[in-house]
Amino acid sequence: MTDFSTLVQQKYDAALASKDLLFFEAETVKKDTRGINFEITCVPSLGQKPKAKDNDDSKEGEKKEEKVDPFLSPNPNLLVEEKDQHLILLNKFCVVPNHILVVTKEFRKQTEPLFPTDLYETWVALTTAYGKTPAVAFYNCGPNSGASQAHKHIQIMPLRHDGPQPPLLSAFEEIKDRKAGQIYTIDKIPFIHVITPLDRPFIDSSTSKDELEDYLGQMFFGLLDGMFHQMRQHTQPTKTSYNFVMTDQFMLLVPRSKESAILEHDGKAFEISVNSLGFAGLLLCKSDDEKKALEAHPDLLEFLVQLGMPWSNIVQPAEPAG
Ligand code: B4P
Repeated sequence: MTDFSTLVQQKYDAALASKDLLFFEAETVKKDTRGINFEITCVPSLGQKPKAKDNDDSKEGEKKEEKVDPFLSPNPNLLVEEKDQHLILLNKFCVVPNHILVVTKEFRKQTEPLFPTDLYETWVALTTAYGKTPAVAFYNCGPNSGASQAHKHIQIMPLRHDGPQPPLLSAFEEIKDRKAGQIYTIDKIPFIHVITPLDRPFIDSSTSKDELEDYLGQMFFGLLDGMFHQMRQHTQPTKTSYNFVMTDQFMLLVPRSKESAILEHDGKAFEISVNSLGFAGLLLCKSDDEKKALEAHPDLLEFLVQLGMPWSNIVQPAEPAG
């Protein structure tokens, strides 16, 4: 039987060759901010890709066309594997080869939290799709999270650069005596977040599917409670959007206030949209000028504060949280 990583690679190669999948050439530069080596990926050709949200050509007064859901009857050439309640698809617009999506077979809203079965399929794909190459799973939840598709989907991408991957891993590893299941905040990160180490020995010890689903679900909902606890202490009530990042080491949640932020540089203003990856240290931009603006920014963590939520001045982040 073909193993999953071979299957992903074979499907990717075939979809690229048949042009069912579009690969966008990128340039990546690094920028250190408070010991986190951010990666800024510049993809000028993405600037021409239509935004799903703006993909509405109807004129005012005309009946609006129903937006197509690309995950409901997906292109079979992008289908990697069919699971009980999920499909594993290739990302049609990829900047990193072999970027895959875990989508629900039935329509579910992207504003829902992740359920144990979503987390289980994500974990299995995350840990088997790329051999020993580190990878990241992420979920853009809610209107300010950077999501452009309304059908529930988690994304998984391999990470191939030098240094800790994702870059946020370096800050996570600075948490002293960290314990699996404990919820932490990282002092140097100036926006509300919660992070928890995963119990690898437990996961690796021939855990059954049910046990793993329960475990991942408990970790996720514990972290979500921790995030709401921090938001109650530091912010006014608001519609919830958040970013979720999972590696084979940790889960991270960051509540979002805005999808994009304005960056000024050299007399020009740029609107930069950020999804979950930004909070893992991976920023995407779509022009050379945007790249220069990000590179020139004195503190990328402060840039992210505009998109997340600052800690209030009254209560300082405590460690551990929640
Ligand atoms: P969303 O959660 O809705 O939004 P997104 O990842 O922010 O991507 P977006 O669609 O806004 O595109 P963007 O130009 O910002 O994810 C929807 C996913 O479905 C995307 O992965 C999209 O490509 C995919 N998709 C849409 N239609 C599809 C179809 N018909 N079949 C299969 N898949 C479909 O970003 C472009 C790409 O770059 C995205 O894949 C994004 O995830 C990725 N990216 C963002 N930041 C990155 C970074 N720092 N490094 C590398 N890649 C990055």
